Amino acid sequence: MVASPIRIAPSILSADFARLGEEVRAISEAGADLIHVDVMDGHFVPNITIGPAVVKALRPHTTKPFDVHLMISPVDPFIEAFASAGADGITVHPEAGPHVHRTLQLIRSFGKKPGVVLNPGTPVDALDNVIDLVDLVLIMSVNPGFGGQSFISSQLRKIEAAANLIVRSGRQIALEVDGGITPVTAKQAIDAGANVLVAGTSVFKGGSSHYAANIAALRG
Ligand code: S6P
Ligand code: MG
Repeated sequence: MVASPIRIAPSILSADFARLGEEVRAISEAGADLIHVDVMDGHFVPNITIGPAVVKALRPHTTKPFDVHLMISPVDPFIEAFASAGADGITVHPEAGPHVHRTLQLIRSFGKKPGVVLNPGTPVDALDNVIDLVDLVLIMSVNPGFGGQSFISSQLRKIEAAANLIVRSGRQIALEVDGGITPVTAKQAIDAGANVLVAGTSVFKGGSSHYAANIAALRG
């Protein structure tokens, strides 16, 4: 297999929310490959962030793809709104609704890239019956809800297992990791098979003059 390039997806959860448009422009110019948008509802996860109106408002600020991570339940009623707002990829948790297969089909029906995301406690087997539907598998290396948490090393085995499953599928599927990514854990995740790294704290630390170096440091 040809090694795929590493892509960095800064999570705007760690940006200055009072200047979100400016922040999205800054990380785009600093080398971000994707813009990771964390959507939380205070129900599926214990925090509340942003909705489709903010995604729509940010869309003109960059040409980079929007990688929208939905941590909401129910999720199906909001897929169309995020698709219309300018999401490029939409990633959902199997626990967010009774029919994850249908949810992934719904995302595809809007011409968007479907992704499935596994929490630290969710087994890799959850991928078995949806792998043919997705363009992205996201492995959470923290329990979702807050930025700034520590990488859970036991998830490295899950990244390896997901990477093997993706190879066996014969399809082009990105393997993304989210939570506690630093230059050290980035290397561990890449060695385990990840090729997209989400990072909030480690990208936004130090302010905009540091973004390019922070992003470069994660590429290994
Ligand atoms: C973690 C959150 C993740 C985010 C996060 C990563 O609770 O739900 O989905 O992408 O912002 O942040 P950090 O600070 O761990 O890089
Ligand atoms: Mg996320």
